[in-house]
Amino acid sequence: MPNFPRTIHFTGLNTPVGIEWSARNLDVVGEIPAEIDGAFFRAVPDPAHAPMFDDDIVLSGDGMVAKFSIHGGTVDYAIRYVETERYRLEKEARRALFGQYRNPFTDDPAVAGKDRTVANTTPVWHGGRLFMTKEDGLAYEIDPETLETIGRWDYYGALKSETFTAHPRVDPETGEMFFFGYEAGGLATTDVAYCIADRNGNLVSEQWFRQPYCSTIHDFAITEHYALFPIFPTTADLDRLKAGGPHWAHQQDLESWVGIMPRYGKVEEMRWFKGPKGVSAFHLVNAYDDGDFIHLDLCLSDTNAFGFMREAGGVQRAQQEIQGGLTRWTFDMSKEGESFESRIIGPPGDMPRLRDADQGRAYRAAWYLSMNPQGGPPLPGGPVGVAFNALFRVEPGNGRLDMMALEPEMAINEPVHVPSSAPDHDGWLLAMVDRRAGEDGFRSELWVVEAGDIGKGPIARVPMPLPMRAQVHGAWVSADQLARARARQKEVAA
Ligand code: V55
Ligand code: FE
Repeated sequence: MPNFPRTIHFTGLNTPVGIEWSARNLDVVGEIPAEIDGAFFRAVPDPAHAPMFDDDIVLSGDGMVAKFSIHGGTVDYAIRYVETERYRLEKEARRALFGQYRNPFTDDPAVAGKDRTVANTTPVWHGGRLFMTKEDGLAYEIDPETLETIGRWDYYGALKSETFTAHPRVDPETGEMFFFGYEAGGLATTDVAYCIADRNGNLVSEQWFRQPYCSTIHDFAITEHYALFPIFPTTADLDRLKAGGPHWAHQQDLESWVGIMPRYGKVEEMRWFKGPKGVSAFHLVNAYDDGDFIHLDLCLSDTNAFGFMREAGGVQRAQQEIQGGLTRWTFDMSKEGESFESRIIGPPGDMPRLRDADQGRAYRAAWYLSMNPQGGPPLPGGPVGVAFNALFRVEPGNGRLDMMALEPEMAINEPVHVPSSAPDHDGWLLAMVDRRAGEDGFRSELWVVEAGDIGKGPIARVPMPLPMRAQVHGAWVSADQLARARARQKEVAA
């Protein structure tokens, strides 16, 4: 192993692992319900080489794509690097050639103009294809069986945007994927591309608009009738980048915005609503239509959750001093003006998950990660440096809140949701859970939890034989979806 800096970005649960491996028939403690039949894909940043700069961050780590295959109560696992252009160039050179996070002016001149993305944020399944995504570049297509990298995905050359979000939204009824790319026209531009791919994965619409300033649009939302773009005041600046500075700086005194347009409409129809100053959200739970109203539920905080983005903007605030909550923003589309209502509907937290069927619809329950007040100090790890140690299930309609609290020295990664065919069953959640094992080590397990009864803890656990690095997002793809994609591939090949 090369020498990584001894910062939080490369220690604790963020200690680089860098092992591509696979194993069949892992030990299962308890019983995995037979209805859980498919694949849990995970995106895991894991730098293959020591960084060029000691102040490098977790978000720069080379993307690895991992897969739990679950069938008949058995579990197989595999993990491989996403072979981005960047990964291949650095593998060949046996060292880092790309410099600071999203700053090409800090790269080795040998890689000028090469694709910088590490595809490390979200596995996305759409149109029978698997992609690994990161918001600073295009997606890479992955073979869902072998986890081999097929190549960069640009919709057969049709997509003009230089970037593709890590948070597209798939409509459960139409199967369309709604997505966007910001900095679509290049570094630090305000260009945003808003796009729709049909259920077969063909690009059917791409429109560009300008956001009020160049912000990090990490996530967006759709309803049955609208698309919503939240703009929070963490901004990029080309001159700062040219001077070798950080891509993002949080501006506590700048207002936020939400752009709302008909989801099948023209970008010229975008209405801009003005929000509070200095707030930030990386993840939106959901949005839905309610007569003239649109409700947008988001994991809101009063400043940016990433220390390096705050510090770049001169915001001095410790991680545990950040305030926030699960927040509902309600827009009255029958009224003129820029204002909207805001109220708290749940405790602070992030990494929200929803049933796929509830996307863009009124929903009964959502799940998200948080801190257990009785859990003791959190384990070091994850993108912000402190790992979550509690899981919430919230019913926004009636305020009901359930918790699965982890014991001290434990951490939980974002779960995926697996639906049940029984109408009154909430399905299951699958999540990686880590626990400290000795001073410098951790052991990880896959947990299977009843989504409707999280308080009772896991109904099955799968201890992992090797260390795992903290995951970002995941995706559940059913055995049915995988089989249909395989059948279509055979048709195309014949
Ligand atoms: C996030 C994650 C990223 C990134 C930007 O979770 C934002 C937020 C894993 O990479 O590049
Ligand atoms: Fe995200």
